[in-house]
Amino acid sequence: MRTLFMSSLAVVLLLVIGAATPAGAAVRITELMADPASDWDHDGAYDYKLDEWIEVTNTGTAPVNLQDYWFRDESASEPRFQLTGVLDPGETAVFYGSDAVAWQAANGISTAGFSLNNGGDTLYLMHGPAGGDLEIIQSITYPDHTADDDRSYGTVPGGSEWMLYDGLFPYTGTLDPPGSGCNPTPGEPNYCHGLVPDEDVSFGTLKATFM
Ligand SMILES: [Ca+2]
Ligand SMILES: [Ca+2]
Ligand SMILES: [Ca+2]
Repeated sequence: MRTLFMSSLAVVLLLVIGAATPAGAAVRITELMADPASDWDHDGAYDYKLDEWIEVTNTGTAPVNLQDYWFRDESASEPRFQLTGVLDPGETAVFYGSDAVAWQAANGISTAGFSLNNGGDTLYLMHGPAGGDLEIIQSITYPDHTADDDRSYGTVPGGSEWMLYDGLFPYTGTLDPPGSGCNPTPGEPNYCHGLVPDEDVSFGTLKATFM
């Protein structure tokens, strides 16, 4: 009986410990701009580093405080940015290279920004407390042709697969993912505008057209 009680207790403890992470599992990177050619952060000037951006979305059902979430790229051993703010379910937020530089300066580390390589890179979303162990909860490897002059790489509208948003600099090559004609959508849910002006296009239509 005692053994049964102890094993039941262990199960309960495991459930309680496990329950600490599902909220974390709801935050996802949904779009990124590795090679900006415009003033995306609206500071009045273009900068290859400051105008990079990364978008995250709360895909879960509860609000999430982003303070335990971090970005890191392949070449870094330490995080390049600690996210801030609270995201409601379904809400997106965008962070710019200038946000990363400000955070890096405040924390006395090299102001490299996100350092998203224009020839392709891997971006990690990490979760954990400041000063504690950080767990990689998502990794995005983007190919060279998705990181070129205002092209963004993001999830398909309403889905989890990734596609190219190249409406501002069309990609006509044959590499995967192909061009879509859709414009980047920093800070708002991914959808396709540009292909058909002012009209949302479903992933099924995109797939039939481009894939
Ligand atoms: Ca700028
Ligand atoms: Ca870059
Ligand atoms: Ca977006």
